Amino acid sequence: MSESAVGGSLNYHLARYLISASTLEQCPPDEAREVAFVGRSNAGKSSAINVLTAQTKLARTSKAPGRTQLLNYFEVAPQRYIVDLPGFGYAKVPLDMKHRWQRQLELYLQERQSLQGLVLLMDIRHPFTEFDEMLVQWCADSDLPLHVLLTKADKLSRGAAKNEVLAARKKLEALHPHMTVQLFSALSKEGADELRAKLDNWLVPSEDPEEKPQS
Ligand SMILES: Nc1nc2c(ncn2[C@@H]2O[C@H](COP(=O)(O)OP(=O)(O)OP(=O)(O)O)[C@@H](O)[C@H]2O)c(=O)[nH]1
Ligand SMILES: [Mg+2]
Repeated sequence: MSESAVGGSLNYHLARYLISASTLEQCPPDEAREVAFVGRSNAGKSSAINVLTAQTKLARTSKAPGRTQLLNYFEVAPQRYIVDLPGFGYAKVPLDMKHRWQRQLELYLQERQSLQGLVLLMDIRHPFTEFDEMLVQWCADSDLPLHVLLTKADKLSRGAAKNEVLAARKKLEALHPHMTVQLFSALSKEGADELRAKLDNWLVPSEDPEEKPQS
């Protein structure tokens, strides 16, 4: 194991920016392991990646939604990537641009062999938008492991936040037994260790090279 992985877990703070790809062809060779962060604009993808890696400016965060327009690759360890995908559902983006991104996202999800799982971020105050529902259903149908972060948990009371997790868990488990969900806050860093453990599952290969990690 490289120095980036100690005791089977990755050192996310060693993550470094690798490349921004605007098409599938520009992505690194499809022979690695990666996890993609997806969710509507402003859901908190870039903020979550910054908390995960304990680097304040690794993934650009912005108060202006729709800022991340490419597939942004971060290398955690050799051949181990985290991908910050374009925020979807931003109304002010011109329609043809929106369609182009959506097409690239579809292609990426369908074709990318390196993809071990998706982290879907949803603002806890308005989860399961139409696009979220579509994505969740698509993952269930195509057996792609999915982990949901209910972000900005700091915006709700403890009780209300816990109720949202329970409701989301019930909904996801009914769709697919391996879909998981957790609370997350970039502000308080709640849920950061739970997220790292999940990513380790997906990014650190098991002993048997033939065997895929547990979702
Ligand atoms: N209170 C609170 N604010 C958050 C949290 N996470 C993100 N934000 C804020 O929400 C806004 C959007 O966060 P980003 O991380 O840029 O969102 P994004 O999903 O990367 O957005 P796009 O790149 O446009 O797709 C920023 O103003 C963040 O500071 C959180 O956990 N709590
Ligand atoms: Mg972003």
